Amino acid sequence: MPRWAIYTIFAAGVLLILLCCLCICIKCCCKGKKKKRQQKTGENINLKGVNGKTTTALVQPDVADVDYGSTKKQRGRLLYSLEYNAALSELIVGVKQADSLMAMDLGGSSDPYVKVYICPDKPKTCETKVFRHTLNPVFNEQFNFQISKSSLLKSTAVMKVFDFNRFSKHNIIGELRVQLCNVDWNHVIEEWQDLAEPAKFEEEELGEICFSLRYVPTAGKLTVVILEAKNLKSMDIGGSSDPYVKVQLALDKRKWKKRKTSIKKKTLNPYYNESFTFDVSFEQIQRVNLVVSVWDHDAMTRNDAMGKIFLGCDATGNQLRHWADMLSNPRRPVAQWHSLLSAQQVNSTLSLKKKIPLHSKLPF
Ligand SMILES: *[C@@H]1O[C@H](CO)[C@@H](O)[C@H](O)[C@H]1NC(C)=O
Ligand SMILES: *[C@@H]1O[C@H](CO)[C@@H](O)[C@H](O)[C@H]1NC(C)=O
Ligand SMILES: [Ca+2]
Ligand SMILES: [Ca+2]
Repeated sequence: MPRWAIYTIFAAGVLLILLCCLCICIKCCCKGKKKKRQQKTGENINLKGVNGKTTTALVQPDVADVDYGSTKKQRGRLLYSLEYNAALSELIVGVKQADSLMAMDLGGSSDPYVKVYICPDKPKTCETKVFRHTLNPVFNEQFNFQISKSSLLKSTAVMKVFDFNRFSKHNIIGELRVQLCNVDWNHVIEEWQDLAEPAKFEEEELGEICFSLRYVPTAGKLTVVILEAKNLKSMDIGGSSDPYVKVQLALDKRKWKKRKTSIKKKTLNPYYNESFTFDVSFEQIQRVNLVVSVWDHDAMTRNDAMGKIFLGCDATGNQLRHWADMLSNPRRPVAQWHSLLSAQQVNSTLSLKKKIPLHSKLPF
């Protein structure tokens, strides 16, 4: 082989390797830039203030238009609808979809769901389903509220978008507050609105509770392990409480079985790890509600309820989700955190009748 041919082949080889290196370098650089851009978004979100409550036209948003580099904070926006049926005194709030929601989880996504309620009377709080790993969920759910025309005009519809997390507190992404006196009730309202930073004032934080549920269908055993609670309200002078947890089962909305944890003295973040097992047949589990409530023990006066939550066949939202996870994972404990609600709120959704008469408790 002539010398020049060897040189040519060698030169071609070197050129090829160089080209490959160049390609890899370019790819790496691009990834780096993308990461930096995402980090920048995060900084903006943390530093910059509130987004205006501007109402925008009803158009499909172009995700590519979202300018992450700009200083504008992006919590995302929500398409909702409002309708009032005067004959039935019924307000219908539709939660249609959201887009460009702020990413709350590592990996740049969120697990959004929306809570809806009416202020200042807050008879009930409704929740949409959770959508996993998306910033553009399509909810298409609607919620009805009984409300008279006169109180309607003094009320505010609140829609809060949260990021669901199984093992930690759910983060709020943003919220909408629509003053209902400003709404033209002659038409069905349907509009996109930018999510605002959540208001700090009105929400009474009652704390959170973590418990695990396990159901063994063959044995007919339901096991509830009360793990811990945190950020509970202080009920006693001195800014503390003596919390214990009541675990109650209702069958066909009748009080059925009840157990209690021990009392943890002077703490707002009690750790229990106490397990309760109930006999619940497979036929009964479909008709059961589990009520978990936190109480402050007082030696001298009546014990006070600090917060409540219920799961089971009549539950909705995150509570139903936990219950369904338990049923679809038989024999496996499933743990989840829940935000506590007021006793009034739970009572208005789940009004329990008196205890089941004794004879129907006995198997024979
Ligand atoms: C919780 O209780 C179980 C059963 O009593 C025990 O095996 C487990 O180690 C406890 N966990 C902690 C963290 O204390
Ligand atoms: C909730 O209902 C229970 C009985 O189901 C009752 O004992 C309790 O007082 C009620 N609490 C409130 C705040 O209405
Ligand atoms: Ca999440
Ligand atoms: Ca006390």
